Amino acid sequence: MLAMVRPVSAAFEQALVQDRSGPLPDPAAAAAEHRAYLDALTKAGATLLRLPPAPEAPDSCFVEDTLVVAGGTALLTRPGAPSRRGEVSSVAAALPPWLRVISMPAPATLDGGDVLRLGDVLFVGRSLRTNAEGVRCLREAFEPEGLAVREVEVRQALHLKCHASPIAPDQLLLARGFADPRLFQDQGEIHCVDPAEAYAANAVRIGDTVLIAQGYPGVLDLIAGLGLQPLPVPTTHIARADGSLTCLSVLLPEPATS
Ligand code: CIR
Repeated sequence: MLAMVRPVSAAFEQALVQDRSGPLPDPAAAAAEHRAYLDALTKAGATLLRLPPAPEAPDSCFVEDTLVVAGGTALLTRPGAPSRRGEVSSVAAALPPWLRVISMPAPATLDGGDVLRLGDVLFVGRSLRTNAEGVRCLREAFEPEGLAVREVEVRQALHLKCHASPIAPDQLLLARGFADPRLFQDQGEIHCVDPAEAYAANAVRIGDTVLIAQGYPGVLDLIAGLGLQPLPVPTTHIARADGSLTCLSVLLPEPATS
């Protein structure tokens, strides 16, 4: 498994934030958390595919929003925030040659944080960042891979995956009250997370390890109870810029060897 990542920008304090009343994102503190994240990915067995730093792009560590990969197809997004669109070209340049690469033309917008795969379905959040044209492009790109696309209304969060993430091809962590579990249940088993721990419903599984946000004992117990290894990662400063664990990487399959 390859994990595409990019370091925290020196301009991280200018990262986009929904709630401007909180403390400013701190580049040095976020960079330290990012290093812990990279260590956790490596410990879990991923090989890092490092993008060049993009100091001029405050949100560029959140690579998930620029790319959706499923099967052998990579869809380069057109991020919903105009300030983030310059991040995409360096992602395109770093893609491994075995992927079929598709771009998204204007006026489509879509953030990868809105796309969640469970079973044979790509669930896509209709959020402030992802529009109907973006959903159409997603469908065109991935229906040939045998995947269906289903929309989910997202009102209470930046992205669909803020409070929901797959921890297996057929298992979903979902914060209770965030979305109706019935939307997902024909594609797998739903593990509901207490709303007090909603932030930690965003997790990254690699092998038998699940990276989870540090400080959420309910989610830690839930993951351990499934026979998986929870690996807590600090995210306090990443969260100040509305980031969580999935946003910091895109997982890419390695090519099958014959
Ligand atoms: C943004 O607003 O675009 C960034 N500050 C946070 C992006 C987080 N990405 C994600 O959840 N996929």
